Amino acid sequence: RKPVLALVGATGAVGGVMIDIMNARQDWPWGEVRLVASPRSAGKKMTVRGEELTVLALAPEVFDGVDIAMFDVPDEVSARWAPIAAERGAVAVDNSGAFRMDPDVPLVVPEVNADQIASRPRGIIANPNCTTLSMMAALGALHHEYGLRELVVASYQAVSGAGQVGIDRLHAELAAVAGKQVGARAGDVREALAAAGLSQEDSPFSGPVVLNVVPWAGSLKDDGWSSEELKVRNESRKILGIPDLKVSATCVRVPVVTTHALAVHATFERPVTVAEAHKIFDAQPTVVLVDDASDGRYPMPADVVGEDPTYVGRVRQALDFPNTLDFFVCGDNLRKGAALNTYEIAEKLADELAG
Ligand code: 11C
Repeated sequence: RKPVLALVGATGAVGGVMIDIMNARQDWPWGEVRLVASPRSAGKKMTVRGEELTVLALAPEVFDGVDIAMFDVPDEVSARWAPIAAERGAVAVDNSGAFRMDPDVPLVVPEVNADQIASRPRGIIANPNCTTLSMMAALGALHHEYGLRELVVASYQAVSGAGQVGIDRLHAELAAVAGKQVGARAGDVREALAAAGLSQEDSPFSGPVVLNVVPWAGSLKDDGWSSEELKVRNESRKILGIPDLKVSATCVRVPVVTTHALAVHATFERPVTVAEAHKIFDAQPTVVLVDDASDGRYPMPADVVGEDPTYVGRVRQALDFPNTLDFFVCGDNLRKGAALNTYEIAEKLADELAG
């Protein structure tokens, strides 16, 4: 029998991208797809590969007979329901932060550590945070050849990382400043937003996200670090299998709808030239190299949104740091950063079931 796939969180921002990905896939290993969401969204009709499906309300029985259950829901929903799916016999592939650092849960980026899918004592496999994921295909390929030792990154994160509410907020703020001469003096942007009835308290961001950058994502952790910055550190170590990797991250929200970008400063055990790095990126099928500054060619979210690969450019040998490369990566945070990577793990599991 062909495997049964469930998508929990089908009606959310990532769930919608997941359905686009499923509709476009060439190979289709599934015998049945079940769409699942909160009781509020249950009953909604959605089309998957030409078939109209009714969204089911999240309940233990929806997992009966399911082989693989993908979860694109908030941490607390996954924390409760992924183990229920596993108890009922499904492998849960979870895109939340609930299980990523559990030693009994592999954290997988297929082109970097697909071998870890096989050992999953809790019946759960975790999908990394979109910020970590946006650089992993590129970093994993370099690490494999040159041995990564230190990583310093600054992120430029799109508002859709905060979900539909983040997208809606940027659009509302754009409407509030459109056509106005805003931004010549401190307070301008905040005044324009207030005049349009947009209060800061109602925003998912901690400052104006239009005509501004906000050096914050996630929640406050010890010593001033954000949860997002610690995820980049902890998840990079786990995915790459380097428990003592030195990592320092600064995560920043920018007025981009979708596609996270990162400036990466990576130090390796061995010297690596730009030409060698280009060769490695060229050889990695899920990386696209766009690197010709003399012609203004480098990766930018405006050109990468909706694309599956990680785009890499601005590759330079650091002038003052031995064995170190600086480069810039862009990855669609809803595709490879979330839905696509989860789906790729599900496809690997379908291959495993097919023997
Ligand atoms: C953001 N990266 O851009 C976050 C969203 O741990 O899966 C994803 C949070 C997570 O806000």
